[in-house]
Amino acid sequence: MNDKSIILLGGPDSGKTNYVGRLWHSLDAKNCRLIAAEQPSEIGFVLDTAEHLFQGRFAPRSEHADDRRDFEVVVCSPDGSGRAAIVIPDISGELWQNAVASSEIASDWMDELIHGHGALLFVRVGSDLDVRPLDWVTSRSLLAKVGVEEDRGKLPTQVMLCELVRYLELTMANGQDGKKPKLSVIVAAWDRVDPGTFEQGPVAYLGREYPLLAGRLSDTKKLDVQVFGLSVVGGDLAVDPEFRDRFLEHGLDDHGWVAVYDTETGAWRKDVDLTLPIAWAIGA
Ligand SMILES: Nc1nc2c(ncn2[C@@H]2O[C@H](COP(=O)(O)OP(=O)(O)OP(=O)(O)O)[C@@H](O)[C@H]2O)c(=O)[nH]1
Ligand SMILES: [Mg+2]
Repeated sequence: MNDKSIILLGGPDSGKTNYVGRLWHSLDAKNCRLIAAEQPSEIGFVLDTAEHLFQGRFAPRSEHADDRRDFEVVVCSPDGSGRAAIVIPDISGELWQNAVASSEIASDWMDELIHGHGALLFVRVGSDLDVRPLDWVTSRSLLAKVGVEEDRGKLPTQVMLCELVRYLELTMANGQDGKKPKLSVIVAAWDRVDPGTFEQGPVAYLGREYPLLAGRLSDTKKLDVQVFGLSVVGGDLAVDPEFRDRFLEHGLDDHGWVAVYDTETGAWRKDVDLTLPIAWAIGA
């Protein structure tokens, strides 16, 4: 059996943990591109996250900055082929942020990156923790002029994400087939955008909101990149009580989707298969 390690990266509050919780439910339902081949042994945190969603609220952010939780599961295609054990470490966004700010990555994640077969990079629509100074180059030199040390903790989100992409380029090796490592870029909370923005798609959104990152992703020659929009339950449980009521009535099963680009129609569409970003990253 193949062992595949998928790494989740992204800043704080970017939707990683809620995705992992929702993902398990999809793998377990066994009607997606990837299905769970065995019952995983230790999935306490994943079940906790799913439980929050079942009760109609998003799971809270990973509180402890030193939290690292691995979700290990054996997956395969619905016909039983392509069996692979995947390990998905959910590392708190604060840790990624600190790693970039101090240019130091803990050795155990470094191993994870080096042995990674693919990665998921998260950004989220409407996060309060998104750091985006109007003009960070000017403000940085202004700060220097008045003798205030730059606050590295307030690194703009897209600068941090570009650094994470660089880490991936440096560490992830090509597959045995010589193919480039795969990166799924996930724009989480994609249910929050208006229909026009949905139609233009998450690639255009990144180009507008995170131009540095978008440029970096289109320039990379070392990674095979695919962008997805994601909605773990298909709406916003926190701000839309009507949606929440409907959700509670019908349950998790029919809720949640990824936005994928349909090459046939040339349009972005919702696909209820929440395993697609993982399937893409492991090359299934
Ligand atoms: N509308 C909407 N909001 C979402 C979705 N997924 C996550 N969120 C929101 O994003 C917040 C953060 O999600 P988490 O999954 O905790 O993010 P994280 O990346 O694990 O954050 P850290 O643990 O801090 O690294 C949630 O509390 C929700 O408010 C989604 O699909 N739709
Ligand atoms: Mg988390």
